Amino acid sequence: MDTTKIALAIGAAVISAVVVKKLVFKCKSLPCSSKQTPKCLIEHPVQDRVYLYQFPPLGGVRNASIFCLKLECFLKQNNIDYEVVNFMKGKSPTCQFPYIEFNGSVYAESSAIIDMLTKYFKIESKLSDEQKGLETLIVRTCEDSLYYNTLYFRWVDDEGWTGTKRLFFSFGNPILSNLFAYYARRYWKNRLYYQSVSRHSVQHIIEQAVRDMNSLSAILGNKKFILGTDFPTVADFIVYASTSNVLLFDIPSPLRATVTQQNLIDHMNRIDGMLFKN
Ligand SMILES: N[C@@H](CCC(=O)N[C@@H](CS)C(=O)NCC(=O)O)C(=O)O
Repeated sequence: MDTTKIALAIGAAVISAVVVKKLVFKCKSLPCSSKQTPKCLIEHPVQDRVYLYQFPPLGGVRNASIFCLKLECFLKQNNIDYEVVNFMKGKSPTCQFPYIEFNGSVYAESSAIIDMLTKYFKIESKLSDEQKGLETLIVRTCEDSLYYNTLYFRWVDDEGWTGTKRLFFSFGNPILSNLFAYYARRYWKNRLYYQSVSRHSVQHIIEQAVRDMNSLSAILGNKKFILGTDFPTVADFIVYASTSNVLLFDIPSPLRATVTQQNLIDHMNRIDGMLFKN
């Protein structure tokens, strides 16, 4: 190869890296918060239909995002008309998924979306104050604790990362997909460091996850649904989403071996059977 070709190849690689970096971090340079006024993109939307921007099923789970799966379960349980939209098509107001377009507005943040739809459709809460309190704590345990321990084995741990890379980044041009993979992993490594998970030993991370799983299992006991209701609630949806992502997501992860609680496995199958297998 002569020097001109080498210079061109290096130039092309540098430009690709800059473009991919800008795409992966396109939100970083924006005021990425729900304070922006986001635009609706769906042409001729149907009144009262939820347009749900979320990831497609992947790696053996209904959704690799517990937030997306929790929201989709809520929509199904309450018979709300919804349509899944390719997540690549729009721009989330918070740069996170899921988000929705609904009756001319864009909404982000899964719990806030659930609250908004609950009010809009006048879905009656049949929970006592104690059940509501417990529900909040269960959601927080799954989303603010267990979730990060799970992510460690997707993005930081080398063995898990091999699997994640295969599932998320085996598309199109290998140079581009490798660049996406590189920047995405770097982003998550930083986040998990600042969140503090990856400052600890693998053993400690596993122990934290086991503790969360054991707590959820103890609360569930031999009940059908975790709050003792005779219908599933958001607490059940987030536990289902979390258990299935730990247990079924197809990457090597030591966390999988920590889900030994048969009641959590039965609960996962129960929710999945109720909502996804018609
Ligand atoms: N609190 C948000 C969290 C959503 C979230 O973290 N979604 C992930 C996918 S699992 C995401 O989009 N992450 C990209 C990022 O945080 O930059 C919610 O409940 O909707």
